Amino acid sequence: MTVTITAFEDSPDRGEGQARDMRVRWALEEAGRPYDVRLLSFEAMKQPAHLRLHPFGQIPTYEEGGLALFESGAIILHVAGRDPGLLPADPVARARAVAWMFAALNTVEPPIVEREAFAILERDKPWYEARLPLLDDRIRTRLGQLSARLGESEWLDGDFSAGDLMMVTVLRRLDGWGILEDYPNLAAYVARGEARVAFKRAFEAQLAVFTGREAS
Ligand code: GTB
Repeated sequence: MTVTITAFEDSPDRGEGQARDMRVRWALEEAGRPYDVRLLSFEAMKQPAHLRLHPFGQIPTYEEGGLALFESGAIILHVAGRDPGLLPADPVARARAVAWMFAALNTVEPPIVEREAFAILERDKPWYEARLPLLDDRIRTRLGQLSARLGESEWLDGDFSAGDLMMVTVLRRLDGWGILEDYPNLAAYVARGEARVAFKRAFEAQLAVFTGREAS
């Protein structure tokens, strides 16, 4: 059954792989599952055709036969549950890997997204300089805890899993902020994720959307 996902036609990150289709592409590559991509403009994302797939008018979505999914976490959980390579077979280890997926999405990503939005939307506000360090501290608290748990391990809990995939994509959002570098084991962890063949394939595919457009 053909898998089709949606992605930005014109990603604001200019191909850095920060939009959330990147994590879905990476999961599909890890699973060895070919996929098609439907590129959408910001306008098209808000049209009825796309809103039927995604109630919030966003990317990514996932279609496969009669199944249509939104939310990158739900999509990756579906891919990881069906294809080998992303979740352990043992139910206990599997549950722990899923917990790391939720930790990435619900505990580590929110303060990063909040800081990102703040820097874009409130830069000209009088409280900007005073509040920024508070938001940075919230991120550092989570990174310190995550760094302590990871220690010298290669991955968060045994073999590489969808939990690591999710966590690496979340930590990549810190690229260029000068924060992750203060946690060398986390920086090395992200680099290990980025060194995976499946990551590189996914990254090149999303970059090609940007470079292909530039060339035309
Ligand atoms: N919780 C949802 C999920 O995990 O799937 C969140 C989906 C989401 O935020 N989608 C964003 C979107 O469609 C793209 S990923 N936004 C358009 C809209 O809401 O109208 C967020 C994102 C966008 C761009 C960058 N960037 O350029 O660096 C990074 C992250």
